[in-house]
Amino acid sequence: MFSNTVEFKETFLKRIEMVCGKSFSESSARDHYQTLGTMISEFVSKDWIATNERHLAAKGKQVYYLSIEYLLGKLLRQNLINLGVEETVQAGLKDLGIDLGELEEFEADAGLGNGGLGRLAACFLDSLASLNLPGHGHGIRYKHGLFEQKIVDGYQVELPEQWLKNGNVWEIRKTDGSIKIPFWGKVESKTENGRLVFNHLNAETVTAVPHDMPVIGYQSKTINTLRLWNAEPSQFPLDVDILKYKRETEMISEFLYPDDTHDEGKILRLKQQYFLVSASIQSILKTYRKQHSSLNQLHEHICIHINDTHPVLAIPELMRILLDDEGFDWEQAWHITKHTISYTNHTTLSEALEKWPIHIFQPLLPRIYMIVEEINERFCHELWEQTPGDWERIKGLAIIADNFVKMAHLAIVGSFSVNGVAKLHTEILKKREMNQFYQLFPEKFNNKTNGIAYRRWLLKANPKLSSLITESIGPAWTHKATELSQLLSYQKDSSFLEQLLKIKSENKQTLANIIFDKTGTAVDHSAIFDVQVKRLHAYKRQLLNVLHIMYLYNRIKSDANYPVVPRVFIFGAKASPGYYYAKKIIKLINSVAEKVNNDPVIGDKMKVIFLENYRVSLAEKIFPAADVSEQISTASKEASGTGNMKFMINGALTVGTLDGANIEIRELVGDSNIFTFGLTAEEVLHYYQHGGYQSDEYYHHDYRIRQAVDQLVNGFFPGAYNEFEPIFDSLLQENDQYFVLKDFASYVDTQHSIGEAFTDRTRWQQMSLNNIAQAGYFSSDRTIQEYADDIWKVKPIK
Ligand code: 26V
Repeated sequence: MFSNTVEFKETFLKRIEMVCGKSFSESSARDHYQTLGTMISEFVSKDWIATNERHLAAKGKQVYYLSIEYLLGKLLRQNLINLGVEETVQAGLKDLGIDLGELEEFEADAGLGNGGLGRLAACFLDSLASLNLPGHGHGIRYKHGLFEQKIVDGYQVELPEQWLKNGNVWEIRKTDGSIKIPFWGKVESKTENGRLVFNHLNAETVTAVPHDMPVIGYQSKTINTLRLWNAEPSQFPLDVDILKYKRETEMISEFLYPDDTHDEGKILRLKQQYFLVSASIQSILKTYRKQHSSLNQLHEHICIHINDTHPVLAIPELMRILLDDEGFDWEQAWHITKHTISYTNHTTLSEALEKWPIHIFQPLLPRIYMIVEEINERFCHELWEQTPGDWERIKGLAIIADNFVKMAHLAIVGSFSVNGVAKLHTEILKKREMNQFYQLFPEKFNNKTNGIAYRRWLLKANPKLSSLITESIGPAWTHKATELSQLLSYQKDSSFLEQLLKIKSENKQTLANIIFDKTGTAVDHSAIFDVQVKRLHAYKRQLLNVLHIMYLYNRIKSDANYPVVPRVFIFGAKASPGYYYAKKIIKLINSVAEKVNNDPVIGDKMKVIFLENYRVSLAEKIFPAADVSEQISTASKEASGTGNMKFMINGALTVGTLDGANIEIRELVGDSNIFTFGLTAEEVLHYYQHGGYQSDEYYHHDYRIRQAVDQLVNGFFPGAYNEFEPIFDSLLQENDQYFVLKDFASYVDTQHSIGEAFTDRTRWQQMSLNNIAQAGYFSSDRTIQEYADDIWKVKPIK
């Protein structure tokens, strides 16, 4: 289509007329974005079709990744990079007076995810394609992604996100691949030719229409598919209120649920889950039947991976098809299903473990419920045979208990592999949270430490650092991330270290400009940029960060000569709309910012910034500009974290607890290149089990704590007299569940040593370099290779 700048320009000019119906001189920047997107889609179409044909013809195993979330971000530049045409396109556009960076502004972030789990799914798709692995994603085409956050008077306000407002150049609607999904109704059973047959009567059906997006591998020729399902009406029976039916149907793919809330019992959420699963499995099997005459050996040819428990109904849905449509008996169907499904657990927080009340589940999905009941009965029967009469054990393990269906139990029983997402997390699953299951099925449990699409988070997000790396060690690192370790030989190279510093300063200046634009606050790029960006949740302890800021403020106010290394504290975080406490913390950060940023005594010693609407595209500006990466969750609570890896590969130093993947970061960089503090997971879990923590002792004995905590309620924040009482109460009345006060002193000390370390610029750059050099391990290419080898048993198809 084009292989050089001249050809690109010719094609581009012709395409503008075809795509927009305008001449170049009349066309707008949005037209240019639209045209370029369309051109790139056409550019990949041949390879996309070829990949699909290879997959159809291939004998090897294939994997399908089912996820209720994909946090893709923007795709244009990453696609150009992966296709190896970024420079050609950029130069061609420049000749036409167009800035590629400006065009990117017209692309909406595809924000179909809440945070870590959804972003991980997006990183995995990138790695699957880049490694030429036959792996496809299935998800929901939400009309509105995660809400847009505005900050008004310091409070979070949510607005509906509108990524599809101007269409999506990357998708192709495939009406032919539509699938019907039944809800409600009754199941009738009868015997036909000696077999029990089940008929689902009076169901309300919904049509799932696939919208396929190409997933372009990095210089790989493999174009995999992300298939997103859209819910549409499929029937207009005269006996239902048509408008009501239409509205209810379309609602299924209308909104992404803003997770981190207690959405237990929301029928629409369960509808979304079955909608995704049923459409995906039916469509997978449609393709499968083109290659194979029976489903006998399904598990030898495909693997269906479920990203957390949200798609766990894949298990009873596959059973339903094998039993009811294919005529397998229970044992055969169960054998195939159990060997087809694999499952990743992403959290041990008990409030996040999904369970569905039977009174919601059964009427909505009558046949699926029958199958889950049968799975449960057979499983409980086996347990009974092992330990007759031990009802406590059976109740603890059962899939249905206390009128709830426990989705994690179903996932473990109905799959062949259960993995955690970092070493510590997997150990906690095995030793504690899922210990009973681990004892039953030790062979199923394994660890797959998370990783990131480092070509997005370094090559794309930080072009200056990427160029320096390539100039120094060559380009091999863009295929093989562990090549970054070659950078270790530059530890003593003062000119390299200076360039590293220069690049960081420039990236900080770019972020400082964004900060000024968005908040009106000027920040000095020579200060430490200390950053905490992630969802707002009590266990992530943004509060600990804020209390430290309040303490520093108080310290400087009591002694204007107190020596501090200037800092800019930067936050980005969305709180789930129903999460009252998290919203209070956002307000607190903004109140502290107001106070600190306007105090002449503080001046440039400290600034506090809250960047609204944290999302993938903003994250790409933040990570390259960070000096310090805040990873300060209560130990044992953060399953892995992946932001920690994005900071690391951009040369930020971690201040963190020994939680999630922080532990593995420390193993790689060594104790001298990371700042760890606080209780260990063992200690935290010991307190939870045996008690012994009294938060008020820390309040009474540490003046720094008492002063800051009192300021939450003593009028220190003008106009916010009762505002922060819930935070005050969480620390004292509720005995500080997340050990904020317990870890405070150790955090303050560590932060102090970070300030000192920062003043030794050479040493700091060496530490930073060390982090970059060791970050290759956290490539999602490595993670995906481990999934492919150990769990899925899939091999590249080239
Ligand atoms: C969900 C909920 C829902 C109920 C209320 C509390 C709550 C808290 C957390 C969650 C998230 C559960 C799943 C999730 O997103 N886990 C994240 O997965 C990332 C990718 O594996 C991992 O890096 C994060 O540590 C983990 O929190």
